[in-house]
Amino acid sequence: MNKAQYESLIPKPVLLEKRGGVCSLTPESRICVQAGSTWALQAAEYLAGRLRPLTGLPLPVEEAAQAFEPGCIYFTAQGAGTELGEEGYQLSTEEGCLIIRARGFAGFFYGCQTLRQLLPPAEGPWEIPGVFIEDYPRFPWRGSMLDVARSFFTVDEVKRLLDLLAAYKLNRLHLHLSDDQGWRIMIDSWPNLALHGGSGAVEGGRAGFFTKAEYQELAAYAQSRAITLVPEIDLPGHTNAALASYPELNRDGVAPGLYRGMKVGFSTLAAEKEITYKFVSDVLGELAALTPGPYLHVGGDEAHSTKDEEYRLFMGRVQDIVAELGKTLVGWDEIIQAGLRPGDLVQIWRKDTRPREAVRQGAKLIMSPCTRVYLDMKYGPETELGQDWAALIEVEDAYSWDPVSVYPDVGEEDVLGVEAPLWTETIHNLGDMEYMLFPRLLGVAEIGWSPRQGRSWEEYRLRLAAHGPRLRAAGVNFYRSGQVPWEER
Ligand code: TNX
Repeated sequence: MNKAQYESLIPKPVLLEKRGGVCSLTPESRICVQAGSTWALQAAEYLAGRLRPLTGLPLPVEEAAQAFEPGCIYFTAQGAGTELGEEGYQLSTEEGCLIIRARGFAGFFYGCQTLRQLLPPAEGPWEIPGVFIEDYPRFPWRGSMLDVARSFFTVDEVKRLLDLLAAYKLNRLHLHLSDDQGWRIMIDSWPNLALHGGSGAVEGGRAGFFTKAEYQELAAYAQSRAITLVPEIDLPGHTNAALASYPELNRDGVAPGLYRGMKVGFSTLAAEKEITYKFVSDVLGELAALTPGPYLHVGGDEAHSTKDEEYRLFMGRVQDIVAELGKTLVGWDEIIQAGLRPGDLVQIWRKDTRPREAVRQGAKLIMSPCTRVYLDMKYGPETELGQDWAALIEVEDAYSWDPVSVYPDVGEEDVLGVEAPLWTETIHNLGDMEYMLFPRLLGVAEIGWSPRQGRSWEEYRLRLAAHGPRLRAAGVNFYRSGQVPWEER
């Protein structure tokens, strides 16, 4: 038997109580916003944009009248307590109307996402059962990563991904903008990076790059979905596309050819050359000016061709540059060896790594254990796409772990959150991207948002089953895992 919508919410809310009554959307229903709240208005317009095509109802957005009217949806900051934080919300049905209370845009926006899940996926009746929900996230960083460097994805495809992330209350999209195979962002002071480096891709992958205007368009679209973009320029390894674009960056002054293979660890910037730091500071400077978010991800992974001493010297200079730009540095866990500064963020991915060491130096952790959330890993031995060097990751494996206990000696307060990367050596189009992300990403979203208590794989898989029809209605190409008793409608 199918579960009621309110029993199938993902991520699972902090508190949900079933109440009597129902809110029915009708041709008279309006979306009413507390006067003067621009955050509420922005969220209300978003909701209307989603519900009109779904329901065929006019659903005008208006400033709220005094009294609540049945069948209407209200957005208000009144009664939203500090315990909700910026991202939390309350959603309740009261006398036939539905009220979303929050303190900021993200809270209103997440109230909308829960409301969407309380409605049927594709066909009416457009009724919301009597409920009281109070909800806020466990972790502030809940993300995914898309590697646009191995294979490029277009602005429209990234927007589509942003919409899907937002539906599950994910709030970070990390864009891996450079690697050996390609450079994907225009840098005016070093234009050949994009013009030449952007023309490469992994074998079978797509070439291309974002103009600055396109990146800004994506950043604004992300913001309208309560998502912060995290741009990454991978340094000092994974830099063949840059080295191929500018001979002067190479030790011997000779530019290598573009690289289409999958092997890693052969390329490095020259830590002893001063022009290297001019390059890094120009690139990060332009990127910092471009991105509204506070983060700059500088990679730091698998620099197997950089000597330890050079790596430390290089990363120290990069830390200075990022600090001068006023941004927060993020790096893969190899940067622990370089020495961290308080406030740095370390993305933990390797099996044998030392998160405690990072915490001791004042850093916070983003958990991306490769055995759980590297979503380029195959589901099982028969999965055609993806790799298997870290693990095979079925839907249960991606869900049944905890960010705080996955590595030893880490405490709740050390962990900023979770992020699920999608590397694209074998993923070259939107359909394949969706297939690897969904449905595993829903589990990651829940791990990042919901309290650990009160949920388990056994009950999660039943909730997930109810999202089959939702993903289908959204046209998502998802993996029909045999571990999940998918609902048909
Ligand atoms: C390791 S994870 C990498 C990537 C590859 C990925 C493939 C990390 C920081 N480095 O360069 O794309 O494996 O699964």
